[in-house]
Amino acid sequence: MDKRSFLAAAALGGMALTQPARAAGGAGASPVLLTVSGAIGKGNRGPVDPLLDQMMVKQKVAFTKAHTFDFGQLAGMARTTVKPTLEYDNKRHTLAGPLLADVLKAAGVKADAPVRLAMRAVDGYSPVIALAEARRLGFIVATHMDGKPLALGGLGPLWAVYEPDRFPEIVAKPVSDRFALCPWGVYHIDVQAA
Ligand SMILES: Nc1nc2c(c(=O)[nH]1)N[C@H]1C(S)=C(S)[C@@H](COP(=O)(O)O)O[C@H]1N2
Ligand SMILES: [Mo]
Repeated sequence: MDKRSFLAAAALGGMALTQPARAAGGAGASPVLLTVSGAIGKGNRGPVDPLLDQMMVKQKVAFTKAHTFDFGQLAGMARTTVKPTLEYDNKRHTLAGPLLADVLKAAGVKADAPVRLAMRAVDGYSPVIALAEARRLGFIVATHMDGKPLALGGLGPLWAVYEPDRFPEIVAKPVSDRFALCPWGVYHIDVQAA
């Protein structure tokens, strides 16, 4: 079929003319899960779209530029594993994903930048942590738990988390007090000059 008759057939049959699917694994092949704004590098996207960025608008997230990461990019970064005892079931689980500091570095935030990270989760929970503290505690942006991708609706798709069990001063606290700085369903980080 030549192009003309293909187009005619497509129009007649109501066929959608689609672009070929992008190869799996590359940037843009999977949904953006994390948007980092504030004191970042040059960024890879423009301002919040007041019409289409509905969740960010509802949660009053504002920026003029940001750096986005899709699932493939995050899952493809050097991975760190932590094994915290979770307060939900009081069992140790294996959480894996890139170091939070490495994700920020990829967004143009220097490792020793004196900044605070205002993290925002899908339910609006938004703890703030100093980058230096997140590094000290070894925070990761977990993409996987016990070998499986984290689910939206559960603790995912991303969970900023660490291993409290490694820190005696934190283990001294009840397990229910160890995760206040760990937003599950985190999707935005505002990097604030301290
Ligand atoms: N997205 C999200 N993450 C969260 C919370 C929350 O309400 N929403 N609560 C925090 C607090 S204060 C604690 S103690 C733990 C457990 O809270 P949760 O039982 O509400 O998940 O998760 C932390 N992470
Ligand atoms: Mo809490």
